[in-house]
Amino acid sequence: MQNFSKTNDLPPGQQARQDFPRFGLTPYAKRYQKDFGKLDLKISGNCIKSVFDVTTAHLEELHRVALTADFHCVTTWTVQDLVWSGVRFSDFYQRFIQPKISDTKTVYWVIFKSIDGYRSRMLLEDLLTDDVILADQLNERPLCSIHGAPLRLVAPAHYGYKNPKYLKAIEFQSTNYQFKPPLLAFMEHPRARVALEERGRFFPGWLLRGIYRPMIKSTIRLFEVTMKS
Ligand SMILES: Nc1nc2c(c(=O)[nH]1)N[C@H]1C(S)=C(S)[C@@H](COP(=O)(O)O)O[C@H]1N2
Ligand SMILES: [Mo]
Repeated sequence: MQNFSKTNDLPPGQQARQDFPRFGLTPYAKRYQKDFGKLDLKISGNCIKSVFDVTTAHLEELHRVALTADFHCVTTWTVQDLVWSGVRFSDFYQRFIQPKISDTKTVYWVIFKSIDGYRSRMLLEDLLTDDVILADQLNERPLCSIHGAPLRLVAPAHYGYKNPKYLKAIEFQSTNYQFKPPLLAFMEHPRARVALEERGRFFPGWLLRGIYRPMIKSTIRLFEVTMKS
């Protein structure tokens, strides 16, 4: 077991909580399913020679790893010492993606698409570090639908919004890719590194803390209520 992204101090602006709530942007609250089904990950993008699918059988070929890490939501809550298990993104990339990359292209951006309609993007460079995994287990049990079954990206050095749940597709792109409408672009930092408090763009992290923190309680409630209905 490896300990990553762990120090005894919390990163700037974060506050620890004891539970691990279901969370996200409010439009996704209602899109909960008890069972998000089996893994069928569509691989595409302008760098991929031909589209293909990755299933659980593919991931089982890779070395399984576990990591203990803290999880930091951009709204300032942190849950400490979660134990994730799955496969390293870098192993997945090397084995299944690299052979399918077109000779004339360089991958910069990786776009994640989720079954609930959620999308996020990461720089490939940020995904190839040792602490980034595609997780199918949390705290030594199969990942539940609350936290992202069948498969979720875990990138603990980046805010929660770069840790997409319910993965259904991954795109490998050579060009910049922005899908937030201009008015909401401030909410998405291309890297969103927790240690640097890259909560968003245009505004400093300390300012966004104050805007986001009051929303935590009502968001958690909404995500709880919509799960039960
Ligand atoms: N598919 C999907 N992934 C998602 C979200 C979401 O709403 N849908 N919310 C993101 C945000 S903002 C956070 S903080 C974490 C919350 O993860 P949790 O619900 O497991 O606590 O998931 C991230 N990944
Ligand atoms: Mo979040």
